[in-house]
Amino acid sequence: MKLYGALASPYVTRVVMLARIKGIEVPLAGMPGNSPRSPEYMAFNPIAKIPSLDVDGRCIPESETICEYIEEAGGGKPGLPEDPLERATSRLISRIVDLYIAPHTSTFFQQMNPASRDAEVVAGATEALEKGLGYLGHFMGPGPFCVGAEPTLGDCAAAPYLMLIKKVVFANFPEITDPTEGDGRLATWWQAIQGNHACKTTVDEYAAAVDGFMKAMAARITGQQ
Ligand SMILES: N[C@@H](CCC(=O)N[C@@H](CS)C(=O)NCC(=O)O)C(=O)O
Repeated sequence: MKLYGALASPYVTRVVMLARIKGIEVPLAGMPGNSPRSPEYMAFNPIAKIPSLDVDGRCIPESETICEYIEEAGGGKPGLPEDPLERATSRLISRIVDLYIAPHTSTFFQQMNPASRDAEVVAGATEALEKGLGYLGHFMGPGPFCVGAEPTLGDCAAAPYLMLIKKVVFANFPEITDPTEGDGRLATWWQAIQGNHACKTTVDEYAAAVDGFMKAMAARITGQQ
């Protein structure tokens, strides 16, 4: 079993963090054709996105499905809680990230340049993002992780994404409050992430990869001017 993708993706990081929490090896490998849009990669995964998991030549795409697969087939420590209601909560956190947070984050990516920023678009995305972050805080259990005393699948989806929002949104749109720095549920959750070795090292590696990606993007834009 090998994982195609790079740590600069929050979706790849989700899988890597879950594997580390479980204490299992899911090695990152160079992808066929070296790009998600190469014919070689698309022959393997026509969705043309990372991550994908290669299991004896068969493709499992989509980070959430990969996480569910390694949870069922990968061995190691549990990556989901025992109790069905808590399992549902952990999965729900992941789903909130994908459905109510991720789509609005990409809008901020397109509005990073203050010179060409559309205030109305930013206001709409801000309202939607704040709602999504509110859902996270609302549905997390007492914690300190999103469910209970150990990190699980929901934490693996939410932590890289929160780091991405810190880099793309809170750093560039200071009028938007970072809820991980307040005294609400997302702040106690973020402290738990920072206090867990597997979570913190993975989020830090992801943050460094995002910095590298953003520098390369800025250099490309400056080079084009
Ligand atoms: N729903 C997918 C989203 C994956 C995704 O959007 N990956 C991005 C990187 S963050 C990607 O591969 N984009 C295509 C590209 O980079 O060419 C998942 O959960 O795996």
